[in-house]
Amino acid sequence: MMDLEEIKNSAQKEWENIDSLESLEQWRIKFLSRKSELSQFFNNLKNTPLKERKEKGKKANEIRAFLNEIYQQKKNKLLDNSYSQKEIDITRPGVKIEIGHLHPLTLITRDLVKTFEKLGFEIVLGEEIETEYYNFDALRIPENHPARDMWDTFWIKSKGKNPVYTDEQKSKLLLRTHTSPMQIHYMETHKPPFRIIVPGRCFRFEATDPHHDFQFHQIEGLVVDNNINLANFKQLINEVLNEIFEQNIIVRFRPSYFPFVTPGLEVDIKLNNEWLEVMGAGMVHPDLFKKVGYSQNKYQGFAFGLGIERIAMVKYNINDIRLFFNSDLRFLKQFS
Ligand code: FA5
Repeated sequence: MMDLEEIKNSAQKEWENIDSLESLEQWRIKFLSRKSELSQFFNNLKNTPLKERKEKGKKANEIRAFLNEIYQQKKNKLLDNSYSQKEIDITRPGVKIEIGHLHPLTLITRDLVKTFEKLGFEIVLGEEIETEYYNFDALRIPENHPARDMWDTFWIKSKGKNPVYTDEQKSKLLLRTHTSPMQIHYMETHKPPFRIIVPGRCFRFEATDPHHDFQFHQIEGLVVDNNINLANFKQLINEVLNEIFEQNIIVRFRPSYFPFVTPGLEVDIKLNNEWLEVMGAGMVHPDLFKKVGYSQNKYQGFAFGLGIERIAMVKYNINDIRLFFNSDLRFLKQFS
């Protein structure tokens, strides 16, 4: 039997002359496989006296590592050569690069915003963090008012200095439960006539089901001038919905109550023989005009808050609102 040095020397000598992957494989079988002399050597180690065993084992391991190393070196070199010798077929179709696409909620929001823009509306954005005053009190929803039950709230704990809010406001920060606070913000800084929409995300601390999520999007609408009535609202909403759904939509107004409008109503649309609630609306309550300093009895206005997910669900035939937010690519890829 060859000793270790002999194995190493003859392996290295043969290695130098290898010039193909086939002969490299023969070499590997001869010097590194289970049938190789080196493996036999390892097998026989157990019969070697303990004193020698340690030293010989170490040496054999070093040689095996060395052979593996030169094997890999040669393999890389031969593979490199074989690739560079291959012709490149420039007529082969390329690999398709997958590019991203817009989320269904972005698509429907863009459609809605465009439709309102065409009708002369200005787009205004608000903050997702609001104070209790704008989200509730200024909208005639004081503490203990039963209407607050409709908007279970995520309150925010705010510590330390805050450049935006006073200490008093800071203790009452929340994630807005609807886009209606923007009615007050906007009227505080603008005089009528105007027509605005405010698209944005809202949050409610409530259990989820196929039609309710704890986060969702609304488009708030506010139109104020000195000759505005509910007929104007009906006309507008019919026009918008017909355009979005590309068909004549049947709309129903149901009396409802929101403290910041009077009268208040809920708008349902009929599709596939079913009524679906899509927004709350009404004529702006005169108290709001008073609060923002408008002259009394000079203006009227209507306001509405439309649920974007609900519209998207109808338009794209989606039966569970929670699909919008769970990042399931099987769902999202359908909108590319
Ligand atoms: C409001 O939020 C009022 N601010 C709407 C309003 C604005 C009334 C202006 C009058 C004047 P409501 O809670 O009904 O109302 O919500 C309005 C719409 O938001 C609903 O019709 C629905 O489409 C959507 N919505 C409400 N809660 C959820 C929820 N948890 N998940 C998904 N969509 C929701």
